[in-house]
Amino acid sequence: MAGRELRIAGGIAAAAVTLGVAELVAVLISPDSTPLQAIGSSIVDHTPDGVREWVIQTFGTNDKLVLFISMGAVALIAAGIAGLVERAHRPIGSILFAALGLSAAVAAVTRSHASWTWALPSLLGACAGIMVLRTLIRRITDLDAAGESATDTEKPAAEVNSDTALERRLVMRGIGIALGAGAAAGIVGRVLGARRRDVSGERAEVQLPPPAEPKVAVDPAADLRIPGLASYLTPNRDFYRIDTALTVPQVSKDDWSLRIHGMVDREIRITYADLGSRQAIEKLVTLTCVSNPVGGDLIGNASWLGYRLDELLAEAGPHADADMVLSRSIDGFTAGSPLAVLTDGRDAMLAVGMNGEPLPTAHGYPARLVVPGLYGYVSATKWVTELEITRFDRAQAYWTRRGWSARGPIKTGTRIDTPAGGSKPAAGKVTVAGVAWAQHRGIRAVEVRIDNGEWQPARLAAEPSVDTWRQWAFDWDATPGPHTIWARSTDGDGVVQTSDRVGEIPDGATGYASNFVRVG
Ligand SMILES: Nc1nc2c(c(=O)[nH]1)N[C@H]1C(S)=C(S)[C@@H](COP(=O)(O)O)O[C@H]1N2
Ligand SMILES: [Mo]
Repeated sequence: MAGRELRIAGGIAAAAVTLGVAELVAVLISPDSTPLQAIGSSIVDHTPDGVREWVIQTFGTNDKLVLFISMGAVALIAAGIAGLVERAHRPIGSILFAALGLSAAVAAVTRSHASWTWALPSLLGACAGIMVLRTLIRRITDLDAAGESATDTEKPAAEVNSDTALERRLVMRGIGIALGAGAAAGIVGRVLGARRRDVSGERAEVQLPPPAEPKVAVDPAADLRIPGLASYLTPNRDFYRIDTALTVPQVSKDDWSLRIHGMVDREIRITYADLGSRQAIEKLVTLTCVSNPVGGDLIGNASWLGYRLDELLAEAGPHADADMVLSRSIDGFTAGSPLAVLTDGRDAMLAVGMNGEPLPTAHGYPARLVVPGLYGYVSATKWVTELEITRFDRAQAYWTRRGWSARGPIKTGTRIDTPAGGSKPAAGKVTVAGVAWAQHRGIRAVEVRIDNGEWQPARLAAEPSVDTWRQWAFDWDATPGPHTIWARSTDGDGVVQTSDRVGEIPDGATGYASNFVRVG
């Protein structure tokens, strides 16, 4: 390895030490306080909408992995450059380390749920990295100097070469040790941190309360059981996941509480144990993400077990001039829901169970909100800890500040699940099937059109609740050749969904569903 490569490797080894030490320190503080988490979260919070949509559309729910890989690549390059430019008397690389460490520290302490201690992982990590960088670069500089002076020395050439070769090996070993120590610290920090906070053990022990009668019993006629068609209930493991959290928050039910405050007669705080004395309800609700494109799968249906929000809110006594409930999660995400929607009698709830299990941690354990008829970004706060009663003209929620509409009622939508777009079904009888949704209004009709033909009615599965999606199917006598299958729905109010194709921003995509197929 020549001097240049050694310097680059030295920079990378110093960065490994920085990140490793930061992980170890973060064990005592929060997994969100490490430099990569802090900077990653701040990137997530500040990404322009266009870029964010492109990332979600391109990488789907792998968006977080893509973010971490990109940050890792940038860190690697920055570390290499820092090593390359660092000099014993001109510590530019160290200054770069300090600047990055400081930025990460600022990113960490400015997280909404952070305290000043969140700066420590980045700062201590950067200090450790700078010490390693200085030491390695000093030795590499000595090595370079020895190499240069070797030409005008009195020693025999062979002896000089073996001296520098030995020193070179020692430097390389130093780099190797720093890399290994950094990686080991990082892994140990991650494992200890995860073990310290993991709530999967207590979650498995949670006894869900019995729901009020009548219990949810899904009508078998709701599920047409057609191959390729999404099942009426979405299993928890297949349920889409969307949130801004880079690591799934681990919130113990024993530490959790829900504070209801703001424009209320009396502020209240409810603990998990308090919930035990209340009557639970179980309801079928289809959640939908506003970022779901036409034909997309950011939608899922589950039975949710929880506590009526109208009852909880009534206990606090919202003021007459309040019109918004700003829900806040443990990690600072916020959603603004119309108070009127949460109290109009629909089954808006503080959910603790999903499809008969305690909420999965990724879906908000120990408690989240579920509101029929509203997109997730304005209602479905996971790991919810606070409901602030306020007004739309006083408060803005997470996505509203980023250009999305303050109000997000779910728009009527239709999806064709089978035959899949781009597939090649055989000519003859082809079953076209999909799902349609207009939560809280229900689905009255679905129609299918082949190419430019007539709209024809599809068969509808049973509709156990107007708050869920509804399956539909259509028997198509398919003729060979290319065809476009279209589908559209009419909601329970008799309104046909719009054919206008609009994108997801600012309040949800619209347009008929269409799948292009080549019949063989
Ligand atoms: N704490 C928190 N809750 C959140 C979000 C989030 O980013 N953080 N995203 C919301 C959005 S945009 C959607 S669509 C739903 C998705 O819920 P799911 O991941 O359980 O499917 O959660 C909502 N609740
Ligand atoms: Mo969403």
